[in-house]
Amino acid sequence: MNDMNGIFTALLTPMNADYSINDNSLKKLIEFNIESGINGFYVGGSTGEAMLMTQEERKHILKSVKEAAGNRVKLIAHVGSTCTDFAIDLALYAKELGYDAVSAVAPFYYGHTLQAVKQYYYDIAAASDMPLFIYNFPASNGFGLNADIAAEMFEADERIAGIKHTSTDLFMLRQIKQRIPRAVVFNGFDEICLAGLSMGADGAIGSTYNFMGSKFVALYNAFRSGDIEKAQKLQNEASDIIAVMCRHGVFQCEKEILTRMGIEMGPCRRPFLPLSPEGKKAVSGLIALL
Ligand code: MN9
Repeated sequence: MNDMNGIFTALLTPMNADYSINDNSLKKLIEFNIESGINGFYVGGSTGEAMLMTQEERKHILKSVKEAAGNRVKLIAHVGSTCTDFAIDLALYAKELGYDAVSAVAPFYYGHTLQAVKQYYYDIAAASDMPLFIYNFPASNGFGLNADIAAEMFEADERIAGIKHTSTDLFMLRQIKQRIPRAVVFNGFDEICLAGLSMGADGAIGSTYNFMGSKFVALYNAFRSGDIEKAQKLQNEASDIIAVMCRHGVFQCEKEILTRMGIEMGPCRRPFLPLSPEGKKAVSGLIALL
């Protein structure tokens, strides 16, 4: 997992007006991102609206992305589900396609015991025999990962390779890095990317990299070369944009921005609401800042 680092785009899923997947735009989005210098894609996660898709659609996206991206960048397939068997089915498919790793959000909805959540991860790792990234997103499911639980899980299964840390608890990120040297940790909230890197993250996975990939690649390189002032400037520029997007719907704004940049992204699937007229106006202001 030594080469798993840098900026990974949590890939959006372009849709047609009838909410079907727009494969043509997906290819364009992949090219645009690779040209921006990103190191990899996180496919079929929250940003990709995977939780609003059928199993077949999730497989279709995994396949389309691999076909378009080839071996040019690293690919992590998000396979998380409420059902362990669905997750394993996706992980086996990602393996067959040649993905570099899989990742899974904790099984949400039922409020499972810690023992059950750990077993879900062990089952996915054992069945797929793929490097597995725990998608730590407590706001979505209440699964309270901490450094003790992480240490136990990394000890129990060597295929557990890393964590996508979508949490503002950066002390926990540091504790995980300190206690589990082999853990590859990606920062998950773009607005604190630099903070996550400074606390030891190996890279960052995020939705705003779909259209701000080059800015975050520059931020990452500035941080690694010790130019903290430049990295802070880039983070602040990005965070000002993200703050506006958070008020109007992050994914809806991202799709609107990319559409205006020339890649037709369509709407987000229901129950996401369409971007409001105020949101569209706000996006016009953001475009001027890009
Ligand atoms: O994949 C994204 N996480 C979620 C990462 O959407 C849950 C982030 O990129 C956020 O969209 C972004 C805005 O809060 O940081």
